[in-house]
Amino acid sequence: MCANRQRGLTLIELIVFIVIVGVALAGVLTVLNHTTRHSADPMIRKQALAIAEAILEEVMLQPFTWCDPDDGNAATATGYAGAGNCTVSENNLTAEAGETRGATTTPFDNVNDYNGLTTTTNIAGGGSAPYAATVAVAQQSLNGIAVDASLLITVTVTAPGETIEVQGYRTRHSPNMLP
Ligand SMILES: [Ca+2]
Ligand SMILES: [Ca+2]
Ligand SMILES: [Ca+2]
Repeated sequence: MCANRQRGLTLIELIVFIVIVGVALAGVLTVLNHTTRHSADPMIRKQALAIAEAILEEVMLQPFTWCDPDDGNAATATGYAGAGNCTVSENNLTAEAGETRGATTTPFDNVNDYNGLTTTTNIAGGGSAPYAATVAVAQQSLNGIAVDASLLITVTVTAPGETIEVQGYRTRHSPNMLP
C-alpha cells in the first residue's frame, strides 16, 4: 500500500475552481470595458493634435519684425519707433487694420497678428462636430531675452471629448526678415 499516493480533484473542487475563475474573469472584463468606454478616442485626439501642430507651425513661421512688412522701412528699421523706423509698427498683439489670415493682399504677416484667431476644421471621419482652434499670443520673457522680444504662442484645439493644447516660443531673432 502506498502512503503518499496522489489524489485527483473531486467534482466539487473542480466546480468551485471554475466558479472562482469565472467571477475573477468577469471582474477583469468589467474593468477593461469601463476603461475602453471612458478613454479618449485616439483618432479624435490625433486629428486634434495634427491641427494644433499645423496651426502652431504656421504662426511660428511668420515674421517677427519691428515694422509691419508692408511698411517701407521694414527691411531697414532698427526699432519700433524713432527716425527712420516704423510708420506701421508691429509693437502690438493684434492684426493691423484690414489684415486677415491668408488674404491675398493684406494677410497676417507677423506672429502677433494671430493673437485671438479662432478657426474651425472639419475632417472626414471625425464626425459632424468641427475641431475648433483658438490661438493666443502673449509676451513672455525667456531666459534673459527681453519680454517684448519673445512671444509665447498657445494653440488650443477642442474636439468631441477632447482638448489639446500646444505651445511654442518665438523670439525676435530676425527683426528685418520679411516674408
Ligand atoms: Ca501688413
Ligand atoms: Ca500686428
Ligand atoms: Ca501685421
